[in-house]
Amino acid sequence: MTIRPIITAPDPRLKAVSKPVEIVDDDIRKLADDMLESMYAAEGIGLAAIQIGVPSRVIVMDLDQKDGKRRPRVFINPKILWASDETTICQEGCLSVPDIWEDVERPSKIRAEWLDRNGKRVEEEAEGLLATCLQHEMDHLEGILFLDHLSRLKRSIALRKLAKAKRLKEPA
Ligand code: GNR
Ligand code: NI
Repeated sequence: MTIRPIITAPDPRLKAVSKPVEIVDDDIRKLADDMLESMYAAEGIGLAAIQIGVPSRVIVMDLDQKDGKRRPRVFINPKILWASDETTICQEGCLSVPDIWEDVERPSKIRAEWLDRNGKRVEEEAEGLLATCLQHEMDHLEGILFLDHLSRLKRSIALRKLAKAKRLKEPA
């Protein structure tokens, strides 16, 4: 498994719409494993393939690593089948938007389907952090960042902060 660097905004690749996976084969499983390794290394709870520069509809997640045990999950070609009218506000962050946290409002519950790492179709209802994270990751597949859910003012402040942090890290 290989840790791959995570792309950060405003890299234009993050705006790409990712392509459906045709066959769940060893190449896709290798991609998912690399994504998990990269996600754990960056201390995130989710990652979309585009965040390591691969425009394929693959998401990995591990929401409860608290006790040191890893419970990795892989979601391939996910689709939302239903979303509740009720919404929840959750403070979100993103490995591609480092050190910025803002409230985002999304449907509280969703019903979704996807393929697992063996290509088997799974359908599940999600709420809480799983619902939030799945929607955040599925946004990545459409080229959308959580910043795009904020007001223009909040978004431009966040992008400025990000640009400044990048300048300090890598002085030109
Ligand atoms: O690590 C992450 N934490 C997080 C917290 C609240 C809502 C969404 C997330 S996802 C994020 C990792 C990431 O950038 N995934 O795309
Ligand atoms: Ni993200």
